[in-house]
Amino acid sequence: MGEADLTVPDPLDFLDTAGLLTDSERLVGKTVREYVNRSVLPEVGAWWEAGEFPNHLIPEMARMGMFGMNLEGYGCAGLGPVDYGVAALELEAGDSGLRSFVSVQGSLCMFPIWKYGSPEQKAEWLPRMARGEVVGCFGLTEADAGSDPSSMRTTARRVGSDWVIDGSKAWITNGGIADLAVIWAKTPEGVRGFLVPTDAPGFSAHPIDRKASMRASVTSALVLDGVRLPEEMMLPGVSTMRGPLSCLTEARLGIVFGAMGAARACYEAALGYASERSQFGTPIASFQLTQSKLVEMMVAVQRGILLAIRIGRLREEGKLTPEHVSVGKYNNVSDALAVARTARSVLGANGITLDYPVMRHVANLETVYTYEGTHEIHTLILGNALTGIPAFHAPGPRERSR
Ligand code: TGC
Ligand code: FAD
Repeated sequence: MGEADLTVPDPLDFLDTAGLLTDSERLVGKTVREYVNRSVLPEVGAWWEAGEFPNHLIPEMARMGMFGMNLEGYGCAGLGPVDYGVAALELEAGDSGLRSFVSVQGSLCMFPIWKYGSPEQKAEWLPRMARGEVVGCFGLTEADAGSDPSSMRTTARRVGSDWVIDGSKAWITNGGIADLAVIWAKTPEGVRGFLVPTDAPGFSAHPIDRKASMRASVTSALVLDGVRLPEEMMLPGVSTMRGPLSCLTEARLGIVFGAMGAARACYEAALGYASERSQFGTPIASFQLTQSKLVEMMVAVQRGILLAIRIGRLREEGKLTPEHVSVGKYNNVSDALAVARTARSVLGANGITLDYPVMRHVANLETVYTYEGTHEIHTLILGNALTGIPAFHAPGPRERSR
């Protein structure tokens, strides 16, 4: 038997994580990556600087089947969780704002309709959302209810055969460009989701400006002032916090992969820069301290991708729990942020400009660290899973005096 042909591993996929993917998953990754290289990377720095979301990309992303990609039926692609994850990874290698758009449209708006909607609601909204003709937003967070959404103050009450919604939502991705808002509200029968057309009287969206993160993404505050809706706009299939929280599990799965896309983009930029940039008469890649940073970044990216694939496979096997997803969100977003900051340091002064993608990713990842459950909330979800003791609430006076 001849010697195995062991070549030097690819610095951009050192452990051949692509070898863990199916042909379909590799094709999804390649297709989305080429799309991002062609249609996103040349201009994303300018969109980010201008604080604009590239609306013109919506039809092409729809044609590529990116909206509700892992849902079955209703014009959705019906692909697997790792297909969805790989697409999220490649999109986020472009910009977290793009992955956010796809997460919100598919996981946070189409998923609750698909899972908890009536047959009529599914037929009415899902095909149009898959085609990108209807853009969705997901209103859970409020100004005073972020990590603790069950303390929301938005209410819905029955008036005759209608529902009337009053309240407000804060930090809502796509709010200002959405046609349909999935709004979660307290009702006498529990927490319910409502499909609110954004042209309904009493609904308004207000831009949250002056963001230094997620600039190529629309973020809005929503006001619902006596918004009156017929019964058929309420999602009938859920009336507890499980409704919105289960949507978060879907979106967080995309983030577990997506964060590694942003991290990989930063690592690649640093690796390229380190070979080209010379100081003290030698490429900075020849310094041990730089090599240490490159190795640290490469290992973190590979580790994160392996973790993401494992979490996707658990979903395929029907074994995935929300706590598994928390492991991924906890590890991968934190590691992606560390990789991005390290890459920034390798690029020196150039690293703070928008001529390179790194500072944009650093700034975006600060949001990713916070939304979809902050790093601390995922720590507490996991702490609870390990100990059986929920530590979300500070101890009351009796516990403190013990
Ligand atoms: P709790 O009493 O623990 O649970 C209530 C019900 O929900 C179920 N459940 C879940 N189901 C699916 N997935 C999850 N992740 C779930 N977590 C809980 C649970 O089994 C129970 O079901 P049932 O049938 O018994 O009713 O709920 P709690 O209110 O005490 O919440 C606990 C806590 C703190 C973990 C939760 O509130 C939380 O995750 N907080 C973080 C809030 C958050 O992540 N907000 C994100 C807003 S959306 C966003 O950021 C979009 S960004 C745009 C983009 O994605 O790009
Ligand atoms: P807070 O909950 O006030 O937390 C502040 C700090 O306190 C954090 O460090 C947090 O970890 C910590 N903390 C809170 N509770 C505890 C605890 N029990 N123990 C220890 N530490 C704790 N929401 C939506 O509903 N839809 C969207 O589309 C959406 N898009 C977003 C887009 C952007 C750009 C951003 C920035 C946010 C978005 N969000 C969205 C809101 C996001 O989910 C919240 O910001 C997030 O849940 C945290 O809430 P908060 O900002 O109010 O922080």
